[in-house]
Amino acid sequence: MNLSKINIGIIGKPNSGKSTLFNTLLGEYISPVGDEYGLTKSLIKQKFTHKNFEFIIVDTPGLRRRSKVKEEHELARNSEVIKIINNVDITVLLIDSLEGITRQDFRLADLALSKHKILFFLFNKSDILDDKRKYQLNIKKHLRNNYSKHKLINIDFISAKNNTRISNVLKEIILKKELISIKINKQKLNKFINYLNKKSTLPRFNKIEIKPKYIVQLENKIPKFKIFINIQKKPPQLFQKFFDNSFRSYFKLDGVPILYDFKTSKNPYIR
Ligand SMILES: Nc1nc2c(ncn2[C@@H]2O[C@H](COP(=O)(O)OP(=O)(O)OP(=O)(O)O)[C@@H](O)[C@H]2O)c(=O)[nH]1
Ligand SMILES: [Mg+2]
Repeated sequence: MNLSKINIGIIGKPNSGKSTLFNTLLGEYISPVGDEYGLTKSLIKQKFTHKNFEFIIVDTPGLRRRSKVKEEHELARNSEVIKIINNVDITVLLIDSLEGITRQDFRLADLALSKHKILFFLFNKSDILDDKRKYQLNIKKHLRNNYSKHKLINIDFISAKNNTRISNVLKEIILKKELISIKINKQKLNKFINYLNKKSTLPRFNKIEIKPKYIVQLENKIPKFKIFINIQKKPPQLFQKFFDNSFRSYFKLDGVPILYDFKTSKNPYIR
């Protein structure tokens, strides 16, 4: 039988537990683990099968902050990790829960999202947190309030060392990978348009309420939609964000890439 393949790249800061997660996923000690920063020096690739899928996982050297990267080979390693993002379906950004999210994590996240990758923020080492529940609530709240792309990412709290929630993460990865090939029929898209237009709070542009009139799904590797709107110019970011949020909530599409192509109208007064 030909198994579907899922390519995963594990990235993140040194010591966040990437190699530990890699080994736990494989159920074998393959990539050396330790407290030394920058222990993993090159990419390590392995395969395993799970629930009729062939997973190909890549462990990467910890990415350091630019200012701390002095030696040339470290720079080369950083660009290698960036290349990894290009070649995988799923980017797993591993974060040391005790350290929290850093600016570099957000940079890596932005990079993965700009390449339209499915992205997981995995908060690792949850076994050493005093109050796990409170921590999780705080992180979720923080991202919701401060990270405008929070609907584009998936979040989980794991312990790579104790194998906690790893199978749940695999389940989510499969789910999101399958969601990428979603096809939404015209009827459902129209229903969404009606629902959205009934909302009294549509953003405005030059005093005109921006109204989507019609949506079609285009043939594409990742979900892509063409939306015909009633204004003459490209809709402002505010509208695009509003539309994306509404669309994701309505069709339960959080945590997967979606592309939109807004088509403007020649005559804004024709509705
Ligand atoms: N308590 C706890 N410690 C962990 C966990 N995962 C990893 N560690 C520890 O964190 C340290 C770093 O783990 P590694 O897996 O080597 O980290 P890494 O991200 O691969 O590090 P580099 O290769 O240097 O980038 C080791 O001492 C691990 O035992 C976890 O879930 N809980
Ligand atoms: Mg490592």
